[in-house]
Amino acid sequence: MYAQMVKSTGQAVRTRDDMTVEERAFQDRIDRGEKIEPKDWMPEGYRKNLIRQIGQHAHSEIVGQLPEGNWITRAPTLERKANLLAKVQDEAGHGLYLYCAAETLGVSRDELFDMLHTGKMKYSSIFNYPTLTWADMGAVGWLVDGAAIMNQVPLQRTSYGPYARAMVRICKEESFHQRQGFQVMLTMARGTKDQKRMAQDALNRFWYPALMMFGPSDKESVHSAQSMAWKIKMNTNDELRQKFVDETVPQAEFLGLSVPDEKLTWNEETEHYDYSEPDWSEFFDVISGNGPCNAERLKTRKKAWDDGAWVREAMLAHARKSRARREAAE
Ligand code: FAQ
Repeated sequence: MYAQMVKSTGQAVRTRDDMTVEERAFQDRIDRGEKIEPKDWMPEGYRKNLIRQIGQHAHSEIVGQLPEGNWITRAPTLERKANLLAKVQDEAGHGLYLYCAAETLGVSRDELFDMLHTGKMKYSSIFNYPTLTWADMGAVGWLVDGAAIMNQVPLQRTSYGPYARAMVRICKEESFHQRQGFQVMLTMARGTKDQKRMAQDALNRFWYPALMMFGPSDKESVHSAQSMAWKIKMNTNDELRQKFVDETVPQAEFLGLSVPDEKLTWNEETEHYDYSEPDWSEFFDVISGNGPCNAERLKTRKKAWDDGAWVREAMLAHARKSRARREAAE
């Protein structure tokens, strides 16, 4: 995600004593595991936080099409091209479900796009890295979709109904994406020496950016405490990052590739891998707009929006004419 002009500010979690009667009743519903629906009463902070998270998630899906879209015309076989095309198209669909979920909270799609284009809303840091070789299509599917699934499976149980329901289909599709990425990696890792080198290079470049997808460390996370109290988030950033490392390292071993972390070791006591943290100064740089591709990604999105203006106008004109015709017939 990326927001050059917005600085995150910490949120104090409201205790029961600080809550109004309505807020307490709302928190009780959350604690009982009830779903909150669009017409239900909700605290303004809950609504705003959801718009922030769902909006940023939607933007990530849409901007996330760009690094892979770059390779559709250069896929090595027709089958790979068809798979990649379907995957990139799925990401557009995910963006659309998520924009719909955000709209149920009273924000319009035009407003959300405007916030993306003016740098007031973020999108995932990962999409500000370039995709340099075909092996990157493997690494993106395997690691980026793999990290996305790790984060999104628990979100199927999030407290806001429209968001939770959107996640169900998204997770199914992301699993297919993850497998197609792993399959590309497997083919390359078992291919020629050059192909294996490309697969290793892609893993080297995407490992730490994938770890950054889970957000800053728990001590730096400004939203986690309140978001978890409201079940907007189900796990902390570090919990999910650890889970991702634990699941992904054996997959890298199966591929015969090495994770670029000299400190990576299995810890018998914790039964988790000990691993090196990403370079957090790089992460904060990227989410402040200074990653390798931030400017290019935003320029491409804005151009797509401007080039699509005539389509939006034509569709509105068509809707207006159809309504007028219907009303005249009634
Ligand atoms: N990039 O207080 P926290 C995908 C920001 S979908 C950029 O910990 P939070 C599918 C954060 O917004 C990938 N910014 O924040 C696909 C906040 O700034 P703000 C997207 C980040 O929200 C695959 C500040 O740092 N998934 O990949 C990042 O509690 C392949 C403080 O952080 C979702 O959006 C980051 N990585 O936790 C598509 C899932 N991390 O808003 C195409 C839903 C943090 O105050 C191809 N979102 N920040 O200005 C979430 O679960 C959460 O929002 C987190 C961040 C975990 C991402």
